[in-house]
Amino acid sequence: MTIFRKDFLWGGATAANQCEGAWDEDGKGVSVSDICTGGKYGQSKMITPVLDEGNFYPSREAIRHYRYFKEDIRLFAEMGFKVYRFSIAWTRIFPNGDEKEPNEAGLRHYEEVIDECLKYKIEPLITISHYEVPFGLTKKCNSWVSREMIGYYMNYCRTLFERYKGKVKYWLTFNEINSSVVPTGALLNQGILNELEKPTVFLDQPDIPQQRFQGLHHMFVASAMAVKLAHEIDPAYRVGNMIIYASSYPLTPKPEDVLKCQSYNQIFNYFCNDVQCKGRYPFYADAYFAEKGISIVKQQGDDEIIREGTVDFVTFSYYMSSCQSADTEEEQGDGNLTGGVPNPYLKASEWGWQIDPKGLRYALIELYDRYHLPLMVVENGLGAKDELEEDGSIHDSYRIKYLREHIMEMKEAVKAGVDLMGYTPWGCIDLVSASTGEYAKRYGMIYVRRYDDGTGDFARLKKDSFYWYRDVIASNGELLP
Ligand code: BGP
Repeated sequence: MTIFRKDFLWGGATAANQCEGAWDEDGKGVSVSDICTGGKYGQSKMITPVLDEGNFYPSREAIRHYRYFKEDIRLFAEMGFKVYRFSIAWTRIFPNGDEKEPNEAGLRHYEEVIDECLKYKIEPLITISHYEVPFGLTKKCNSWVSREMIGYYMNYCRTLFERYKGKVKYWLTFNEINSSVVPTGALLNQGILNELEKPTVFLDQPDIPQQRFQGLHHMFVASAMAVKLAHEIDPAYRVGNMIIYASSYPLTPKPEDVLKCQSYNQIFNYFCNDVQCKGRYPFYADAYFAEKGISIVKQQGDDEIIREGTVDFVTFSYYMSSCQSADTEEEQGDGNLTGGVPNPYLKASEWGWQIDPKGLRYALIELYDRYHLPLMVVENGLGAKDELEEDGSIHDSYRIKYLREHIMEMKEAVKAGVDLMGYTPWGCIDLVSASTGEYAKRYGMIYVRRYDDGTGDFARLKKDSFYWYRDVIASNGELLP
């Protein structure tokens, strides 16, 4: 008997825009991630709506997973993966986003990826939209701001659900959908861009909350319709949502801080989940919308669609936690799209993300308590600089420590009664960072010889964490050396 269930889904996660490369091959169109340049910690990437040949665009080549997927999946199989979470690039299937007919080359590519997984008995877990809305749709209708998007997204979903029926079981409708409750999610998650003529700074976009929340409403309707459609096409399909969960604590026991933390949690950690799991907007949304001057335009029938399209399971990314303070003078820290006040009891990664394994246990128990749906941690990991030794080894003991401590807390959550389906650490193979657009922030158990100056031969090398994770999986999480 092990603590994790017998069929626990151990694996890893990637996203097409951060690993595939081949940005313009086999009929692929341009996505919003293709117009983002490289950046680094402390220096935001740029959005260049008109591609500028002189700039470096890391997702154009990324780690060439499009070409090397067989080799990569073989390495995943060697670690013992039971599941591989990857995303489909919408622009490989519908290059501009609004075509009626899909691009066969794109569909065939993912068929090969899926077949390669199945060859090793690895369950594909597919994110339908992960930070790469077709840029054609941004230009056409400012993407999710417009209701038209529901139709384009549904055409895309239907194509995937019909094509991969019988081969795939698990789908996620949108990656980190709640990233759009903060300004950074507007372009990344929703494809919203208000300046189409000249380059702008990624982290310095004019923020229009009305657009983000109206866009979210369209995404909620689309997600619910996708859940329903998936079940109609194949009753065996299981469709989940996916959010960033950032455990949040009051900075002090001052009641003002506790209340601040409560409202932060409502909007950041629960708003999207509440809609997608409970099938209705939560009571606190109205007050928030009134305070921010947001007015959601709904069509007749939307509430019913949302009610009928609740998800089968809940997935989330977990990297860090932070504190909330009612004192607006408190300095804000860095983090996964959202900062918060640094916790004086925790240490941060080189990128300023506060490491908090116990916060993962807290997240799992909170989420299970609130929704009573099976949970899956579909992203977690440490972005760090790795040292490649002359003999080709990479001694990433810091990453092993991070993963070990988080898995130990998952165990505690399971012991506490949480129904946990699986764990797919982020960037099981090094890839391009979503927030900073750099290669130097590595998450993988597999090192990729590719660097921010555009050099490197894309060779894959096993880090110490590769062997460690292989042993963890083999023991179903019992052995955590
Ligand atoms: C999540 C995204 C991923 C991924 C990860 C790590 O927000 O879903 O796409 O990149 O965070 O973040 P980063 O790459 O910014 O370090």
